[in-house]
Amino acid sequence: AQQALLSSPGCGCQPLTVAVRSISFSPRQVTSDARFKRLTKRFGKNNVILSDIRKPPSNVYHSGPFIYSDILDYKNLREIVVNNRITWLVHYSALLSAVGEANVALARSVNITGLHNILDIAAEHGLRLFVPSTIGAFGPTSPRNPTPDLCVQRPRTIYGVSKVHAELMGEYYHHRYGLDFRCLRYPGIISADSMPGGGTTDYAVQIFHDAIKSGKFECNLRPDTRLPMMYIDDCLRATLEVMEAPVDTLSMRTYNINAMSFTPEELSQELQKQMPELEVTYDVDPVRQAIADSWPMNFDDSNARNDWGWKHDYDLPELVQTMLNFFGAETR
Ligand code: AKB
Repeated sequence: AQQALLSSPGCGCQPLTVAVRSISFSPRQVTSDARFKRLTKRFGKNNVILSDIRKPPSNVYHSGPFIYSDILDYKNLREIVVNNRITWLVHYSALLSAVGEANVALARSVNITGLHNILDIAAEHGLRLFVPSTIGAFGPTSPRNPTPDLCVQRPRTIYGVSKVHAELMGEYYHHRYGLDFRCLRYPGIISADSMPGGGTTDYAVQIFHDAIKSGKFECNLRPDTRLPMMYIDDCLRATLEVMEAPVDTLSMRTYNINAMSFTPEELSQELQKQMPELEVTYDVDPVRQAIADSWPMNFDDSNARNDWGWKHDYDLPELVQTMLNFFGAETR
């Protein structure tokens, strides 16, 4: 049977990492009941192991195993993999773009040293490894509209640099040691059951929380900042689909995936169709704006669609409706 592991950097700014006696997921995307359900339904409750260096937040429900795991402690990782007969590792631990700029040393350590440990463990134990990359792996000299899989990648954040490094190292280990490395470049991920975690696309999550709580939202990006985005269910389904894709369908090991692209203004307008009283104002954060201005506006994911059949379910109207339903918001 497959056994997966999920683990977290434990720094309070990003999700856990989970290991299924085959899989490990990022804390933020996997800490909810719904997240675990997708995995546990597929692999069995006791075969998905969530891990962190901290206790799970109180909103995290996972009736399967939760264990201490530190991605910076190689011996600890090895013990977990051996003792639990892990076969897949889904490695989500990372500091995101904005928080990474505020703490470069920690980002370097978690995002780069942590990745090295994960790669070595996966290669040593023949694990199938998933590591998410991001639209943040592109930079101001990349084509932005659209951004293809293969083009110049010169990001200007430690987060982006660490993710280009992860893509290249994973592919290198694949060619050099036969590691079954698979990687998707995620757009901004939007989910209702986890709080924003230090990213540049966080406004698209925060707007829902603030709209429900106060009917007001102050956006830290310009109204016309266009970025690729995806609802969490599409993201998790894409991740499982690429992990399970037959090897001969994969013409590459790192794929762009996308669902939609919108600006803060377009998201606000869609939300205002349901909540006409919502007030949106703008107070631009220059650090986040500079990051967003260097990222893709539209993401070309045609290789994922052609190779292993990627297809998103949620566009902007469905995303907004689903988020509001989740919060039980009173809408028009
Ligand atoms: C961020 O904004 O840093 C992340 C990402 C797009 O990778 N959400």
